[in-house]
Amino acid sequence: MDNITGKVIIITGASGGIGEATARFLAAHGARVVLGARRAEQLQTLTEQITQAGGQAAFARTDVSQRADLTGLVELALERFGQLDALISNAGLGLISPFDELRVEDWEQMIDVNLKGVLYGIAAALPVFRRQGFGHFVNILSTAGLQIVPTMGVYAGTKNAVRTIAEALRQEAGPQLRVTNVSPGFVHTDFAETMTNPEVKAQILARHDQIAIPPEAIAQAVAYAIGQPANVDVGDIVVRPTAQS
Ligand code: NJP
Repeated sequence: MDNITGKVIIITGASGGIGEATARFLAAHGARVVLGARRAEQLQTLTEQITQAGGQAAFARTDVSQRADLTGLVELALERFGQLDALISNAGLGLISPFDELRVEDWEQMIDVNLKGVLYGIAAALPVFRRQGFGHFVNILSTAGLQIVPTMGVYAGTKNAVRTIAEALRQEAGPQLRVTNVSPGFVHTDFAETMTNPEVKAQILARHDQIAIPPEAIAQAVAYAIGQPANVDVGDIVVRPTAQS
């Protein structure tokens, strides 16, 4: 974990779930964390708790579907802490449903947040990483992209679009920048709460209650990748419940 101390790390979707757990874990290991999400009150509370525990944190209300918000979050990191070591693109939505329901607005929202949100983060951070000569993109993807199942087509599509983009980015990035994808399985968070199809939501919640693992398991995987020496680029990590088929 020595390679985490002092690093400046942006985490999107830090107001709950995996993002919050990752922020707490990295801050406890000496990272200076910059938190983004739409619910600013949660971010403020988390920032205060990290600071009271002796860590360093800053936050800004951020909607990742707005390019200017990602630009602002990167600017905040540079203003407050003078550099940017890693961008964790974690904000995401799983508005899953069968295609026949034609929940087109849900499809669009997932594309806006899960896909365009990541691209806007790349657009904001890449020039900074190039200027510095170092930087690390970490994307939170999904096992839904590895095992394709009904109702998750669009969700998995957004995650696998990022998987493809990340591989090209890795190849273009050259020897100084790192690109990591972390794919969680079922994790105990509020992820299912935003689902709009009541039957699918009930199914997912029942499965969650049976097998989900704590978000700290994902935080540790992210920390493992960030904590490697600069010449070690961890590509893909999959962390799922042992009981997940
Ligand atoms: O979910 P949840 P997770 N702009 O709902 C934020 C992936 N994953 O922690 O804006 C900015 O507790 C939202 O903040 P707020 C999943 O696809 C999970 O489980 O304040 N932020 C909140 O902080 C996602 O990529 C599971 O509402 C936005 C956060 O996103 C990542 O893990 C399984 C936003 C969501 O927290 C974290 O999800 C899997 C926006 N427009 C993949 N919209 C799982 N939990 O089982 C949302 O395979 N957020």
